[in-house]
Amino acid sequence: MTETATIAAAIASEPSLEELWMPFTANRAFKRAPRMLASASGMYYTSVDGRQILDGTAGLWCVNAGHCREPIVRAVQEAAATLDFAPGFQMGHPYSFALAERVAQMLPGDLDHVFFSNSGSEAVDSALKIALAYFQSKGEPQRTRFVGRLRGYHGVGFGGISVGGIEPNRRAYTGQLLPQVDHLPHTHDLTRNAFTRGMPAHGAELADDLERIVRERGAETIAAVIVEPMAGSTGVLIPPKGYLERLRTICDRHGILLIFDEVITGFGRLGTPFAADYFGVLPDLMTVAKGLTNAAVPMGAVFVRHGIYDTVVNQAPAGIELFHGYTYSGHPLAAAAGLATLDLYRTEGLFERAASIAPYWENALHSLRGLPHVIDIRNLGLVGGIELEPRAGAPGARAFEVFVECFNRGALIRVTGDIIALSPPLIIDKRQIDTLVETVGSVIKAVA
Ligand code: PXG
Ligand code: PLP
Repeated sequence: MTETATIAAAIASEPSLEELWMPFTANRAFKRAPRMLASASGMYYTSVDGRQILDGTAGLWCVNAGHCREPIVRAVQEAAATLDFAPGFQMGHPYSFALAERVAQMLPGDLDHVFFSNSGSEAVDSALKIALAYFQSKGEPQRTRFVGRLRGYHGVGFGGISVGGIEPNRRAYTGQLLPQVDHLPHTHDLTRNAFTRGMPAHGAELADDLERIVRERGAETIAAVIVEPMAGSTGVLIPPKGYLERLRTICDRHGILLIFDEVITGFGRLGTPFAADYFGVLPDLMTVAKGLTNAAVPMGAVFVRHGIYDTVVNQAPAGIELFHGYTYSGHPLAAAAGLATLDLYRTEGLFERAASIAPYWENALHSLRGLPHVIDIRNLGLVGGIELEPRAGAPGARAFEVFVECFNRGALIRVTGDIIALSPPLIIDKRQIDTLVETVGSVIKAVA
């Protein structure tokens, strides 16, 4: 029998590219000129043609401890050989309870309960449902509205695209989005904040738009506000100083839940466990995924404050308290990966490491100021955004060329529109930061 399940066999078989419908990809262009990765280790990918590619994006903002880390590999192998799957409905297994206990110990404030999903999108849908269930249990069933923010990304479930604020992700589906959603304005303002290091000075007042929505809709109809504390996907939009505090205050004033979507910012990206820690603002619910398992096995989660769990679960009649869950909620392989990942973050002090190297990162990024077409550079923790002037009549084309040429020269970056987003694994060293930034800089110069 031939071995079909190894990467070597998959490469050797030279698979047809036609059948796979790739996610968020220009399928036809990709299949004409594919960019294929074959393996990964630490800070590097290796392409199928054997080139080393420096990972400037931690995969998709998710491989925070670096690639193929031995303790995580071992934990997943052990789980796969010990308990491949166990039903999570009316049954349990120690891996998922252990991970929930471990992760709850890391959480700020009284966030102390954990609901598992398999992705950030599912975490967001779960959080929205938990918010509705909470108000049902609390005797305020009329609180059903949600508030999102323009340029927010909350995954691709119908809940997530409804509260999300990305037009192309919604356009084809507008007829069937959640009906009761308003959006706050985004906070991205280059006229006042361009080339800011860290948090921008201007824009806290944009949070006051929530008061307008409250006036229009009535506070008693609004269940929750959901925002990314730092918007990643739409191009590294860093919250203005005082903005998140103001959102928290307004939510408190009107009894509205505040959800932080920390799918990107969770697990050390800003040099603290969570963005809630970095900004010192406590949400009522938090959604995570990505760095929870170092992306070795898909997993997401919702973190819930004590009173919410208590209200939904302990005030329910006997029986199932929340009619929601996934076949793979708390999957043994994912939970094992999560346990090993959290161990690694702690033993290697990776969040502290990110914080300590962040000033070097900031200086390196801002050294690109003055290059052709660079209209903004921004940074927070181990995140960087470099915004390019769009080419006339061809938005996104310039940055996409930069992305392709960086890959050709051995560096993986992300682009969204004309914004370059950088988010390396937290194990990056100064020499690798220099290489990454030099590559990006030389390519920006080369791409007219
Ligand atoms: N919320 C936020 C804040 C995210 O960043 C999701 C939800 C959805 O997670 P899943 O696991 O369902 O994809 C995300 C995901 C990019 C990029 O290049 C960002 C994400 C996913 C893929 C690409 O910016 N964020
Ligand atoms: N569709 C069908 C037909 C199913 O039976 C199930 C789960 O049993 C689902 C969808 C949901 O799948 P999941 O629990 O993996 O989200």
